[in-house]
Amino acid sequence: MSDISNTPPEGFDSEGYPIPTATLPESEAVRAEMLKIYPAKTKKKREKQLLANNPETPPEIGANTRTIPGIITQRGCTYAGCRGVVIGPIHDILHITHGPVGCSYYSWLTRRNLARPKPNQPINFLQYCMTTDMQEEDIVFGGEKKLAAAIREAYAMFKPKAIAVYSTCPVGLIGDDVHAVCRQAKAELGINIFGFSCEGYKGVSQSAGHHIANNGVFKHMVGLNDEPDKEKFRINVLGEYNIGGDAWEIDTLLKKCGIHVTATLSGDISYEQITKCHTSDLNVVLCHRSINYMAEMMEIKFGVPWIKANFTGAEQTSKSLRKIGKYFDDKQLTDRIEEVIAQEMAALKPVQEEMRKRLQGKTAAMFVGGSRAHHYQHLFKDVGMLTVAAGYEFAHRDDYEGRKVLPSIKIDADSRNIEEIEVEADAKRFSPRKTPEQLEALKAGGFNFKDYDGMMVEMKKSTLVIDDISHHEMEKLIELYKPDIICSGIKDKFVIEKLGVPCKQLHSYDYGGPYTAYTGAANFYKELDRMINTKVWKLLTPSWKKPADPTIAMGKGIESPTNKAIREVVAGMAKAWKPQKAAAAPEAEG
Ligand code: CFM
Repeated sequence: MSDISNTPPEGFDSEGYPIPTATLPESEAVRAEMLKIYPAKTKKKREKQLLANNPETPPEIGANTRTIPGIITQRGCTYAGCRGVVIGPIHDILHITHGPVGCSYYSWLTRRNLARPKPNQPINFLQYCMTTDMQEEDIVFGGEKKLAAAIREAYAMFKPKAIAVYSTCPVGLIGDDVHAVCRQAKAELGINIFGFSCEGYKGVSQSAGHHIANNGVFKHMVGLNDEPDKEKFRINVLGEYNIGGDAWEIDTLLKKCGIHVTATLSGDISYEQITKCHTSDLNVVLCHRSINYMAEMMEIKFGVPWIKANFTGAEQTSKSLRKIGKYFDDKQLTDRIEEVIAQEMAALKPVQEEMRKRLQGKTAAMFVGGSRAHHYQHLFKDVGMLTVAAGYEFAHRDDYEGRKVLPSIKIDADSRNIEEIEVEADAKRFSPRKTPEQLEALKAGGFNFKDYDGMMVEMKKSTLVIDDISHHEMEKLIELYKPDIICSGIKDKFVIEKLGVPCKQLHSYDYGGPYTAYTGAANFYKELDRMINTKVWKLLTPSWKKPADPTIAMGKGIESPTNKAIREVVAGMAKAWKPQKAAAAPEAEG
C-alpha cells in the first residue's frame, strides 16, 4: 500500500484499491452498451480498443492504430508531437515552422511548458512564434527559398546557437527539401541548424512526432559537449516537460536530496544542457511514451542506463527517490533521501488526511495522452479515490500492457513510416556506468532497469481501459458510471461539464499546477476537493434525465420551440430595422 500508513487504511480493499461508495456497473455490460451503436466494421475495431481490465494478465489492447474516420478523436498530429511536445520546450534555440501560419500559431505557447531565464542562461525565445507563412504561391512554386530567407532573417535578429525547422503537411506534399536548406544554412551561418520531417500526416498521432523528435535531438544535439557537470550523483530526467512548473518541483526535491540534474528533456532546458546530457550517469524516464527512444539510444551509444520512475503521487515519489538512491548505492545519499522523504511526508500527511476525509470512495475516469492517465491514478489513490476507467489517446501497447509485449507488437505501414535510427556504441565515449558485478548485485536485489510495466497491471480488475476514446463512448461512460471527476483535455472538457461532471484538464492543468512531487501532490488533492465538492454540479440536469429534446428531431419536420422562438426574435428585429445613411468613406491616403 502507500506511505499514508503502514497498515491498510480504512476504505481500501485487500488488494490496496480504494473502495468506491457508489455501486459500479458491470464493465462488460458498459462495454457492450458503448459498442452497440457502431456499424459492424467500426465495432470490430473499437472492441479491441475498449476492454475490461485484468491486472494479472493484461489483455491485448488495440493501440497506435488509425482513428476511424467520423470518430471525434482527442489526438493531435505528428508536427504537434515533434515541435510542440519534445523539442519546442528548448528555450534558447529558435523554432521555425515551415508551413502555413496556422500550424505555427496554434503551437505558440498553447502547451504550458514553462521556462524562466537563469543567471547563466538568460535567453528565452519561447515567447516568439516563427513561421515561413507559406502562401498558395509557395505551395505551387516551392518554399525552399522562402525557408532559407527566413532562417537568415531569424539569425540576423536573434543570433541563436541553433535553429530547428519543422515541416508541416503541405511541405511534405510538395516535396521541399528542408534538410538540404538546413545544411546549406548551417554552412553559411556557422551555427547548428537542422530540420524535422514531422509532417502532420506522417503518423497516426503525435506519437510519431515524438519518435522523429527523439531521433533529431539525438543526431543533432546530444554528444556535442563532453564536459560533464562537476556535481556528484548526476541524472537526466527524461520525459518531463515542465507543464505548470512540474519539472521545477522535481528539481527542487532532487536538489534537497543531493541529486544533480544534468538535463531535463525537455522541460525548461537549454541547448547547452542537451549537448552534454550523455555525460550524466543515469536516465530517469518519467513519460515512457514520448522519450523511451532517447533512453534506449543513449544507453547503446554512451552506456547510460535507464530506469522508469514517477514523481506523480506521494507514494510514487518516495519510491522513485529510493530507486535512484539504490542505483548510486551511497550511504550518505540514501540516508539523506530517507530524511527528505520523512520531512516531506510529515508536511503532506495532514493535507492528505484532511482531503481523504472529503474524497474517500469517490471515483474518477481519465483519458489523456500517453502517460498521465496512468501516473495520475496514484494521486487519486493517495486520497482514497478509485479510477474506474482510463485510457490513452496515442500510447502504444507497451504503455498499457508493459514492455514485455514489445517483441510481439506488429509493425504496420504507419509505424514503418518513421525512421528507426541505427545506433552503435561510440568507439571513444561509450562507458558503462556500472560493472557487470554491480549490475548483477542490483538485479539480484530486485532492481529493474528498463522496467515499465504499463498501466493495466496497476488498475483494478474489471475497470475499463479505453484507447482513443470517442465522444459517444465518453457520454455513455458518464451516463453509466457517473464518475465524480473526469480528467481529459479541451476537446472534451465542456461536453463533460455540460453533462454535470467536473472535468480537470490534465494537459494544461486548467492553468493550475504544479502537481509533481509532494508539494504538487498537495496542490492536486486540494484541486480535487475544490472541483468535486462544489455544489454547482447539483444544479445541472444531465441530458438523459431531461425529456426528449424535439430540436434533435429537426429535419423530420417537427417544429422545435427553440427554433420557433429564435425565428420570432429575428423577424421582430428585421421589422424594426431601418436603413441608415452610410457614413462617407474616408479619403484614400497616398
Ligand atoms: Fe508524455 Fe506529456 Fe503525456 Fe505526451 Fe502530450 Fe503533455 Fe499528455 Mo498533453 S509528453 S505522453 S504528447 S506526459 S502534451 S506533457 S499532457 S498529451 S499525457
